[in-house]
Amino acid sequence: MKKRLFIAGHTGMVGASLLREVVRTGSYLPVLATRRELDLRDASAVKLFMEEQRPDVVIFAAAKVGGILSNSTFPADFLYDNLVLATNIVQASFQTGVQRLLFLGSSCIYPKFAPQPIPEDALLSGALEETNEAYAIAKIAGLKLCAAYRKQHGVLFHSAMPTNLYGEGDNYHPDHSHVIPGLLHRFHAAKEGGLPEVAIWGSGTPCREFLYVDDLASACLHLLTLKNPPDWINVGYGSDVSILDLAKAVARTVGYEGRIVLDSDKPDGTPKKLLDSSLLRATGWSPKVPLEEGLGRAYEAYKTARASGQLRAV
Ligand code: GFB
Repeated sequence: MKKRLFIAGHTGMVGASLLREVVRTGSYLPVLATRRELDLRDASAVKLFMEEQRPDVVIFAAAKVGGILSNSTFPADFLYDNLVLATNIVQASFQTGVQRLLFLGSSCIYPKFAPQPIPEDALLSGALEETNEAYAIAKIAGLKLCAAYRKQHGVLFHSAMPTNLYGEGDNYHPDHSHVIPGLLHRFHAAKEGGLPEVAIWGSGTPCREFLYVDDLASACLHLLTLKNPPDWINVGYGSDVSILDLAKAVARTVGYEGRIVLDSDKPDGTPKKLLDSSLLRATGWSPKVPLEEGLGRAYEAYKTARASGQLRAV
């Protein structure tokens, strides 16, 4: 009989991709709850839901996420919401006998000046990047919570740390989004409006590694097949790109031919965060979607969502 998999956060970009992958592979029986049906910040509601639904496995893809500006403007929300989600879901999973839980974190858990590419053991070896410290601390607490339950209670609760993600179902809010949806939206609007230039935030020099969300979904299902996974493991693409080069690639994807200028009032964030994903690669997983292809797929999904009035911009 198929195991019951609760995808916490299945309406977000990551959760929706996980659901598509579970349906495509037929690997689990999905257990789902929309935000309306279940407020994951309500501990007793989460416990009741888990008691009723009895999932065997949980993937923790629910989070309050946002780009650099959103993280630095709303640190209380990022810290509080993500801490509460972590304690509620991990504790309810333990109390209701969940066999296995995969918690999703972020590459921002590592120190601002970590060695590059960043190995897993760089965790807690230095100060964090200020723009996303609140989010990072909540994610570090979440991964440590899983490791502590595993150590104390012998449950298989473990974590994956994805690099910067993008793809279908992203959030396109002009200020709150991450860089790829932000730029896709701005370049598209500039092309439609015949604007001569588009501004990108910061100096254009920071480098970021980007993973198409469907690659993360396949990595998560792969991780769930490992008998003795590490407490946390990096999930990256393997190479990075400067923000200016990314902006040029987005302009090519959209077909925008105007100038690219810099908005230096906006923050740069960490100079570089390329993950060392060799541990995961050695277990037999590798990403499939190169950046240019991923940008094309994300842009198609953006246009489709816009045309049907379903674009997320929160
Ligand atoms: O994607 P982003 O917001 O995330 O920004 P972070 C990445 C880089 O792109 C920064 C630049 O150097 C931005 O200044 N950038 C250029 C832009 N134009 C834009 C734009 O229009 N929008 C945005 N958003 N950026 C996040 C963390 O940091 O990384 C989160 O805040 C999370 O906590 C995520 O961990 C993975 O990589 O800087």
